[in-house]
Amino acid sequence: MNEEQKSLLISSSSHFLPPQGVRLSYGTAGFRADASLLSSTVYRMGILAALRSLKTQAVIGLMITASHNKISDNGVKIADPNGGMLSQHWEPFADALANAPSPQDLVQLINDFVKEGIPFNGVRPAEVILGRDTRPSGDALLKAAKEGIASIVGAIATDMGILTTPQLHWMVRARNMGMKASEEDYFEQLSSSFRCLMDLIPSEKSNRSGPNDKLVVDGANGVGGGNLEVLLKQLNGLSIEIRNYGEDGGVLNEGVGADFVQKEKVVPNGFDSKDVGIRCASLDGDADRLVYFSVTAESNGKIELVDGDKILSLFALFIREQLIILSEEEDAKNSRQAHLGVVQTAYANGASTNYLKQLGLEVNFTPTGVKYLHEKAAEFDIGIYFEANGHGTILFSEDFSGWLVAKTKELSSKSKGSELEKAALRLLAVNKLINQAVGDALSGLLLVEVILQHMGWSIHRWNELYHDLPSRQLKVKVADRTAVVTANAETVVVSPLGLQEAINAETAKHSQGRCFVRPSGTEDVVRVYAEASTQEAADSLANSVAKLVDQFLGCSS
Ligand code: NG1
Ligand code: ZN
Repeated sequence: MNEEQKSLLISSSSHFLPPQGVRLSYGTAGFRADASLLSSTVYRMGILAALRSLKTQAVIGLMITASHNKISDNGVKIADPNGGMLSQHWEPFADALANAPSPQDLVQLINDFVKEGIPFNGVRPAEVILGRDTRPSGDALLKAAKEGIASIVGAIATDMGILTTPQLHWMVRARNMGMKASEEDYFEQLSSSFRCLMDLIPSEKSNRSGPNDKLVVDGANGVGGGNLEVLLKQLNGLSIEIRNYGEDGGVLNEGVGADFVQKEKVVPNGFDSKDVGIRCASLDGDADRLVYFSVTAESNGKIELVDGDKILSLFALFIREQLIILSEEEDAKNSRQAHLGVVQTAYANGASTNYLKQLGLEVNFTPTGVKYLHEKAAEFDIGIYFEANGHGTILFSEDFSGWLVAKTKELSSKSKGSELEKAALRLLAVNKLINQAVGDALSGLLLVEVILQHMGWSIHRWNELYHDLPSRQLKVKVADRTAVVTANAETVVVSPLGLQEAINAETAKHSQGRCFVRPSGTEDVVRVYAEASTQEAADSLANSVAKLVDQFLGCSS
């Protein structure tokens, strides 16, 4: 690092001193905290993004969002060249950068780090594209990120404005693949692949008619509602009503959105008994999560939740159906046995895992956090991953995508209009529709809608695929959540000693009991998850284990 670069960093960083007495860490989804604490962290992540771009000689993304957190929070995360999460190797550097106490320490840290091979005079300058969600604090934080990027000599920052998180990740991936990467291109890719799937629906199966067939979407008062509206203008054949845009006085994520609906299992604001039986969906604040629900006839706002596990099951069924058609190809020489795998976390409802296994699918488990699920899913020809909370997508390997392209070409001359050709075309369209970088509520929603039409299913028929085991999630505030250390995809506590044995003893008291605890990566809490054959039993198990956590770790206040 030359002197010009060092002095630029010293002078620029002196405007962004870190908050006193707060230690921030790059968690499950980047840094998240009260927005008032974040300007120095976001500035420093601007620096990191520029350095990462130099290192990879590719475009890097920086997104300012705190997803489903309350409106006063904000956060920052980095998208790697393939559109995925920042490489885990760089997370310790991100932590160290965020917590360096003075400009001198910061420069020293960067100087030591860049010695390990960051090409300051590389072929191309650093390039970072930025996006933010609708939080009021986003604008000032975006400026801080730009300052951080500008403190690396020659770096270019391109502000894409207010976006969904998956749009930004999609753009990074598209840019680095040399594809068109604007917001219009994103909408065009989604709408054209959706239309293609609609055209391939077997005519006898389509069940769409009648006014009750509309979908009502809760936009969480975030960025997704408006974007979905833009998308709808390019689509025919979908009747969607959007509520909770965020423009009618509603507060982001407050009593609305996918996280609220999935955790509380009640209707979001803006929905009531008039909506009984109608197919409804909820996005989260930055539109990377999606759950479906329907309002039940009971008067207390109860819903039937159709969560990420069921979206995964629907996708798996559809993909499997197409693969079976393809594998039945007469000319066995040319057929290819695609390796389909599904990936879940310990939060997946046990009934979903049983269902997927009964379908003959390979089910894998990883710790919580999209980066782990994504990495595992990328090992398959087609890997489907979902968190129960509604974050997930379908990954197609490069090799399998290439094979599909060649196959559809071959079939279009050899057996045009055949079931075989249609199955291959459907898979190709899913590959284009579903975001290959991260979970994307908008592309996920379009895929759900077209598959329901393909199957001729109502939300109720879909929900009947299997019955969820009753479950309960709780949070426990503790003095130090990092005192909880887990193993086996977070299903076993290895520290503090004795806690797992105590959890086992409680779990054994309940029929079909399952329970685990883990430290949250986004909030200062330990989370408890319990499942059992009745709701009372799941609640009681979760409560007893929450007490155990409290006893073993002690309350913070
Ligand atoms: P933490 O706070 O680590 O549990 C939550 C979600 C994750 C993931 C991240 C990122 C649950 C139980 N946890 O993480 O699945 O989505 O947020 O947004 O839903
Ligand atoms: Zn989100």
